[in-house]
Amino acid sequence: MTVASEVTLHRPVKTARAEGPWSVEAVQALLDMPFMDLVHQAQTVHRQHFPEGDIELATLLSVKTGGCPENCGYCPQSAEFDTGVKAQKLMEVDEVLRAAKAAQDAGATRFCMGAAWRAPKDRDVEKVAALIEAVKGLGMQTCATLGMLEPHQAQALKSAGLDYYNHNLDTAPEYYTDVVQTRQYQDRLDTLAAVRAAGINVCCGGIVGMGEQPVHRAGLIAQLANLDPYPESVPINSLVRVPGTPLADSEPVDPFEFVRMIAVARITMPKARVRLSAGRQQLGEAVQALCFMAGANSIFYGDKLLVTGNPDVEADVQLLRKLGLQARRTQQVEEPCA
Ligand code: SAM
Ligand code: DTB
Ligand code: SF4
Repeated sequence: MTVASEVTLHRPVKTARAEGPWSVEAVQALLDMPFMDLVHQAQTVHRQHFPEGDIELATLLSVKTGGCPENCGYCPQSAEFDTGVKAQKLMEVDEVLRAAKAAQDAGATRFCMGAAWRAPKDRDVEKVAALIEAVKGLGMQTCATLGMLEPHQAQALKSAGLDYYNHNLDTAPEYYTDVVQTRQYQDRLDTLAAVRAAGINVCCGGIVGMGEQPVHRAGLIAQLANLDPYPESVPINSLVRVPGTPLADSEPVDPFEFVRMIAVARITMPKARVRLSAGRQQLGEAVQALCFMAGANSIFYGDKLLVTGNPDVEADVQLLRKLGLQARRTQQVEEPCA
């Protein structure tokens, strides 16, 4: 390649939504930028909106595990797949409180409770409300991911003190039915609207590495960035390939493609907490460092995700130290994104 043709690659690319929604093409153009330019642009946007080196530590706990009636092709907790996950009923308040306290002592500021439900019943919401009140009482930020919600259920969770609700769009609408057949993309959007209307902050992202095409990755980011307002938290997961799930044999995603997704999430949703989420065990330290360069400023922290592994706490503490990053100290909830 000649120097002249290399130079032409460094074309200016749209850095912010000029007017109207993000098109899939505009997101795709960002994803296709020369790698160094993209990471540089993402880091520039990042520094305009967040203090340097601040990383949020969020700890996950599966408060109700397995036996889920949905068939999400990535998920080890679906009752349809033989993954060896043992179903467990909803945990008691004192047990959850002990786990939250331990997470707080280890430095986490956000505690996220996950339940393997398609949609909770009203009596489940009441029980989870008690868990939220208890964790909130520690002074931690609370997050829950319980499946689809009705508006009155979202309001009940808000009244209990819920700060964030996690509900992922997972992929582009066009690819969704390849991954999940037991519910529709619109169901996900309806729950997000109920969460937003109840005044709960939205945590919504997706998964890379499920056999999707590049256009589907662009489509996912466009969907997220066009939510009005866009989510306060955006978890970008790399598929954890669990034996027994339909997606267990998916082609692993190129690590640089994963970094690109983080960078484009940062550029299109400048004020969001972009979380480098599931799949960190496979990424290694150098790729994680690139993700932080590209604008990730949150991780799941703790030896376990929901049912699968995560880097050891000690390894994460070392990694942050080596990179000169600091755990976010304040438990205060950030301002909603404009
Ligand atoms: N049942 C609720 C639901 O589906 O909304 C909440 C729990 S569910 C496990 C939360 C999210 O975890 C999913 O939407 C998906 O994005 C992510 N997830 C599940 N299994 C995963 C895997 N194997 N690898 C990466 N992310 C995964
Ligand atoms: C999210 O985006 N990732 C988390 C959380 N939200 C609930 C879940 C990751 C699950 C990884 C596989 C498992 O351990 O079940
Ligand atoms: Fe159930 Fe959630 Fe897993 Fe889907 S992702 S199977 S809804 S626990």
